[in-house]
Amino acid sequence: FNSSQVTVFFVLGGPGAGKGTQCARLVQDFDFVHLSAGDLLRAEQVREGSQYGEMIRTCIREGTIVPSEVTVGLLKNAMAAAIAEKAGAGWADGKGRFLVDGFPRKMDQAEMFEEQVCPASMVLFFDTTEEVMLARLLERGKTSGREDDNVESIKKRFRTYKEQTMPVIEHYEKANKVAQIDSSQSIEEVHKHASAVVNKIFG
Ligand code: UP5
Ligand code: MG
Repeated sequence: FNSSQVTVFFVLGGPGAGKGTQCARLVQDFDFVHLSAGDLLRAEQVREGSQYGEMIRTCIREGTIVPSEVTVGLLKNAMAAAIAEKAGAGWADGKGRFLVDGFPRKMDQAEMFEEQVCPASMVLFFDTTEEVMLARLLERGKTSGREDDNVESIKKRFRTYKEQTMPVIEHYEKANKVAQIDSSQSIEEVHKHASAVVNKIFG
Protein backbone atom coordinates (compact mmCIF):
# COMPACT_ATOMS: atom_id res chain seq x y z
CA PHE A 1 0.00 0.00 0.00
CA ASN A 2 0.98 3.58 -0.51
CA SER A 3 -0.93 6.81 -0.04
CA SER A 4 -1.11 7.39 -3.77
CA GLN A 5 -3.29 4.27 -4.08
CA VAL A 6 -5.82 4.94 -1.36
CA THR A 7 -7.72 7.61 0.52
CA VAL A 8 -8.82 6.60 3.98
CA PHE A 9 -11.36 8.20 6.30
CA PHE A 10 -11.56 6.82 9.80
CA VAL A 11 -15.06 6.74 11.24
CA LEU A 12 -15.18 6.97 15.02
CA GLY A 13 -17.72 7.51 17.77
CA GLY A 14 -19.00 5.55 20.75
CA PRO A 15 -20.79 2.21 20.64
CA GLY A 16 -24.18 2.75 19.04
CA ALA A 17 -23.40 6.30 17.91
CA GLY A 18 -24.49 5.35 14.38
CA LYS A 19 -21.17 4.74 12.60
CA GLY A 20 -22.38 1.74 10.61
CA THR A 21 -25.71 3.34 9.73
CA GLN A 22 -24.08 6.52 8.47
CA CYS A 23 -21.38 4.69 6.51
CA ALA A 24 -24.07 2.68 4.74
CA ARG A 25 -25.70 5.97 3.71
CA LEU A 26 -22.45 7.60 2.63
CA VAL A 27 -21.54 4.78 0.24
CA GLN A 28 -24.81 5.47 -1.59
CA ASP A 29 -23.75 9.08 -2.26
CA PHE A 30 -20.00 8.80 -2.66
CA ASP A 31 -17.66 6.28 -4.18
CA PHE A 32 -16.50 4.74 -0.93
CA VAL A 33 -15.94 1.19 0.16
CA HIS A 34 -17.18 0.73 3.72
CA LEU A 35 -15.09 -1.52 5.95
CA SER A 36 -16.29 -2.06 9.51
CA ALA A 37 -13.50 -3.40 11.71
CA GLY A 38 -16.13 -4.89 14.03
CA ASP A 39 -17.86 -6.67 11.13
CA LEU A 40 -14.53 -8.04 9.88
CA LEU A 41 -13.76 -9.34 13.37
CA ARG A 42 -17.20 -10.94 13.72
CA ALA A 43 -16.71 -12.66 10.34
CA GLU A 44 -13.26 -13.88 11.38
CA GLN A 45 -14.69 -15.12 14.66
CA VAL A 46 -16.96 -17.58 12.87
CA ARG A 47 -14.63 -18.41 9.97
CA GLU A 48 -13.86 -22.09 9.91
CA GLY A 49 -10.23 -22.74 10.74
CA SER A 50 -9.61 -19.34 12.28
CA GLN A 51 -7.13 -19.47 15.11
CA TYR A 52 -8.60 -16.29 16.58
CA GLY A 53 -12.27 -17.25 16.99
CA GLU A 54 -12.32 -17.73 20.75
CA MET A 55 -10.09 -14.75 21.43
CA ILE A 56 -12.26 -12.45 19.32
CA ARG A 57 -15.44 -13.70 20.97
CA THR A 58 -14.04 -12.96 24.42
CA CYS A 59 -12.81 -9.48 23.48
CA ILE A 60 -16.14 -8.54 21.90
CA ARG A 61 -18.16 -9.76 24.86
CA GLU A 62 -15.85 -8.01 27.32
CA GLY A 63 -15.67 -4.84 25.23
CA THR A 64 -11.89 -5.03 25.06
CA ILE A 65 -9.76 -4.42 22.00
CA VAL A 66 -8.52 -7.28 19.85
CA PRO A 67 -4.71 -7.15 19.33
CA SER A 68 -3.84 -4.71 16.57
CA GLU A 69 -2.01 -7.18 14.29
CA VAL A 70 -5.22 -9.16 13.89
CA THR A 71 -7.46 -6.21 13.06
CA VAL A 72 -4.93 -4.42 10.86
CA GLY A 73 -4.35 -7.71 9.01
CA LEU A 74 -8.07 -8.12 8.34
CA LEU A 75 -8.38 -4.52 7.17
CA LYS A 76 -5.41 -4.85 4.81
CA ASN A 77 -6.82 -8.02 3.27
CA ALA A 78 -10.22 -6.42 2.80
CA MET A 79 -8.69 -3.30 1.24
CA ALA A 80 -6.57 -5.34 -1.14
CA ALA A 81 -9.62 -7.38 -2.16
CA ALA A 82 -11.66 -4.23 -2.79
CA ILE A 83 -8.87 -2.67 -4.85
CA ALA A 84 -8.54 -5.84 -6.94
CA GLU A 85 -12.28 -5.96 -7.48
CA LYS A 86 -12.53 -2.30 -8.43
CA ALA A 87 -9.40 -2.20 -10.57
CA GLY A 88 -10.09 -0.40 -13.80
CA ALA A 89 -13.76 0.02 -13.02
CA GLY A 90 -14.32 2.73 -10.49
CA TRP A 91 -12.64 5.37 -8.43
CA ALA A 92 -12.48 8.44 -10.62
CA ASP A 93 -9.08 9.66 -9.51
CA GLY A 94 -7.57 6.18 -9.48
CA LYS A 95 -7.61 6.06 -5.71
CA GLY A 96 -9.49 3.59 -3.58
CA ARG A 97 -11.64 5.45 -1.12
CA PHE A 98 -12.32 3.74 2.16
CA LEU A 99 -14.50 4.44 5.16
CA VAL A 100 -12.78 2.53 7.93
CA ASP A 101 -15.52 2.22 10.55
CA GLY A 102 -14.85 1.65 14.26
CA PHE A 103 -11.09 1.83 13.90
CA PRO A 104 -8.55 2.81 15.25
CA ARG A 105 -9.79 2.32 18.79
CA LYS A 106 -6.43 2.70 20.43
CA MET A 107 -3.31 4.74 19.69
CA ASP A 108 -1.12 1.76 18.81
CA GLN A 109 -3.64 0.73 16.15
CA ALA A 110 -3.56 4.17 14.61
CA GLU A 111 0.22 4.06 14.45
CA MET A 112 0.35 0.56 13.00
CA PHE A 113 -2.22 1.37 10.31
CA GLU A 114 -0.56 4.63 9.29
CA GLU A 115 2.79 2.87 9.07
CA GLN A 116 1.59 -0.17 7.12
CA VAL A 117 -1.18 1.32 4.99
CA CYS A 118 -1.41 5.10 4.83
CA PRO A 119 -2.22 8.14 6.94
CA ALA A 120 -5.90 8.90 7.31
CA SER A 121 -7.11 11.92 5.36
CA MET A 122 -9.63 12.67 8.05
CA VAL A 123 -11.74 11.36 10.89
CA LEU A 124 -15.53 11.50 10.88
CA PHE A 125 -16.49 11.62 14.54
CA PHE A 126 -20.11 10.78 15.29
CA ASP A 127 -20.81 12.13 18.73
CA THR A 128 -23.76 11.74 21.07
CA THR A 129 -24.48 10.97 24.73
CA GLU A 130 -24.16 7.61 26.50
CA GLU A 131 -27.87 7.82 27.23
CA VAL A 132 -28.71 7.94 23.53
CA MET A 133 -26.20 5.20 22.68
CA LEU A 134 -27.46 2.91 25.45
CA ALA A 135 -31.06 3.27 24.31
CA ARG A 136 -30.11 2.52 20.70
CA LEU A 137 -28.03 -0.51 21.59
CA LEU A 138 -30.66 -2.01 23.89
CA GLU A 139 -33.28 -1.53 21.21
CA ARG A 140 -31.03 -3.14 18.60
CA GLY A 141 -30.19 -5.92 21.07
CA LYS A 142 -33.76 -7.20 20.91
CA THR A 143 -33.07 -8.52 17.41
CA SER A 144 -29.37 -8.11 16.55
CA GLY A 145 -28.07 -11.32 18.04
CA ARG A 146 -24.88 -9.41 18.87
CA GLU A 147 -23.27 -10.88 21.94
CA ASP A 148 -22.28 -7.41 23.15
CA ASP A 149 -25.71 -5.76 22.97
CA ASN A 150 -26.52 -6.29 26.64
CA VAL A 151 -26.18 -3.88 29.57
CA GLU A 152 -23.06 -5.48 31.05
CA SER A 153 -21.14 -5.55 27.77
CA ILE A 154 -22.35 -2.08 26.81
CA LYS A 155 -20.99 -0.58 30.06
CA LYS A 156 -17.62 -2.19 29.35
CA ARG A 157 -17.66 -0.90 25.77
CA PHE A 158 -18.36 2.65 27.02
CA ARG A 159 -15.42 2.38 29.40
CA THR A 160 -12.99 1.16 26.73
CA TYR A 161 -14.22 3.90 24.45
CA LYS A 162 -13.57 6.63 27.02
CA GLU A 163 -10.22 5.30 28.16
CA GLN A 164 -8.68 4.14 24.89
CA THR A 165 -10.55 5.58 21.92
CA MET A 166 -11.13 9.17 23.05
CA PRO A 167 -7.34 9.74 23.14
CA VAL A 168 -7.20 8.67 19.48
CA ILE A 169 -9.82 11.28 18.60
CA GLU A 170 -7.93 13.91 20.59
CA HIS A 171 -4.75 12.98 18.74
CA TYR A 172 -6.39 13.61 15.37
CA GLU A 173 -8.03 16.78 16.67
CA LYS A 174 -4.59 18.19 17.32
CA ALA A 175 -3.74 17.42 13.71
CA ASN A 176 -6.92 19.21 12.60
CA LYS A 177 -8.27 16.08 10.96
CA VAL A 178 -11.50 15.63 12.88
CA ALA A 179 -14.97 16.54 11.61
CA GLN A 180 -17.31 16.25 14.56
CA ILE A 181 -20.91 15.44 13.72
CA ASP A 182 -23.72 15.47 16.28
CA SER A 183 -25.36 12.08 15.89
CA SER A 184 -28.19 12.62 18.38
CA GLN A 185 -30.68 13.54 15.71
CA SER A 186 -32.55 11.43 13.19
CA ILE A 187 -30.61 9.24 10.76
CA GLU A 188 -31.60 11.63 7.97
CA GLU A 189 -30.42 14.77 9.78
CA VAL A 190 -27.12 13.19 10.74
CA HIS A 191 -26.65 12.01 7.17
CA LYS A 192 -27.15 15.56 5.87
CA HIS A 193 -24.34 16.82 8.06
CA ALA A 194 -22.07 13.92 7.21
CA SER A 195 -22.53 14.31 3.47
CA ALA A 196 -21.93 18.05 3.73
CA VAL A 197 -18.57 17.28 5.34
CA VAL A 198 -17.62 14.76 2.67
CA ASN A 199 -18.86 17.05 -0.10
CA LYS A 200 -16.44 19.73 0.99
CA ILE A 201 -13.66 17.31 0.21
CA PHE A 202 -14.92 15.40 -2.82
CA GLY A 203 -17.73 17.65 -3.99
N1 UP5 B 1 -29.43 4.21 14.98
C1 UP5 B 1 -28.33 4.64 14.34
N2 UP5 B 1 -28.40 5.96 14.10
C2 UP5 B 1 -29.59 6.38 14.62
C3 UP5 B 1 -30.24 7.66 14.70
N3 UP5 B 1 -29.68 8.76 14.21
N4 UP5 B 1 -31.44 7.73 15.32
C4 UP5 B 1 -32.00 6.62 15.84
N5 UP5 B 1 -31.46 5.38 15.80
C5 UP5 B 1 -30.25 5.26 15.19
O1 UP5 B 1 -26.41 2.01 15.17
C6 UP5 B 1 -26.77 1.40 16.40
C7 UP5 B 1 -28.30 1.29 16.47
O2 UP5 B 1 -28.84 2.59 16.54
C8 UP5 B 1 -28.91 0.62 15.25
O3 UP5 B 1 -30.00 -0.14 15.67
C9 UP5 B 1 -29.36 1.80 14.39
O4 UP5 B 1 -30.45 1.49 13.59
C10 UP5 B 1 -29.71 2.85 15.44
P1 UP5 B 1 -25.09 1.59 14.37
O5 UP5 B 1 -25.08 2.36 13.11
O6 UP5 B 1 -24.99 0.14 14.33
O7 UP5 B 1 -24.01 2.21 15.38
P2 UP5 B 1 -22.46 1.90 15.50
O8 UP5 B 1 -21.84 3.16 15.94
O9 UP5 B 1 -21.97 1.26 14.27
O10 UP5 B 1 -22.54 0.88 16.72
P3 UP5 B 1 -21.70 -0.46 16.97
O11 UP5 B 1 -22.47 -1.21 18.02
O12 UP5 B 1 -21.36 -1.15 15.74
O13 UP5 B 1 -20.42 0.21 17.63
P4 UP5 B 1 -19.22 -0.43 18.32
O14 UP5 B 1 -18.16 0.56 18.09
O15 UP5 B 1 -19.50 -0.77 19.72
O16 UP5 B 1 -19.06 -1.83 17.59
P5 UP5 B 1 -18.01 -2.41 16.58
O17 UP5 B 1 -18.68 -3.42 15.77
O18 UP5 B 1 -17.27 -1.33 15.92
O19 UP5 B 1 -16.99 -3.15 17.57
C11 UP5 B 1 -17.44 -4.23 18.37
C12 UP5 B 1 -16.29 -4.80 19.18
O20 UP5 B 1 -15.30 -5.32 18.30
C13 UP5 B 1 -15.53 -3.81 20.06
O21 UP5 B 1 -16.18 -3.59 21.28
C14 UP5 B 1 -14.20 -4.53 20.23
O22 UP5 B 1 -14.30 -5.55 21.18
C15 UP5 B 1 -14.01 -5.15 18.85
N6 UP5 B 1 -13.18 -4.31 17.97
C16 UP5 B 1 -11.80 -4.35 18.14
O23 UP5 B 1 -11.30 -5.04 19.02
N7 UP5 B 1 -11.02 -3.60 17.31
C17 UP5 B 1 -11.53 -2.80 16.34
O24 UP5 B 1 -10.74 -2.14 15.64
C18 UP5 B 1 -12.93 -2.77 16.17
C19 UP5 B 1 -13.72 -3.52 17.00
MG1 MG C 1 -21.01 -0.59 13.84
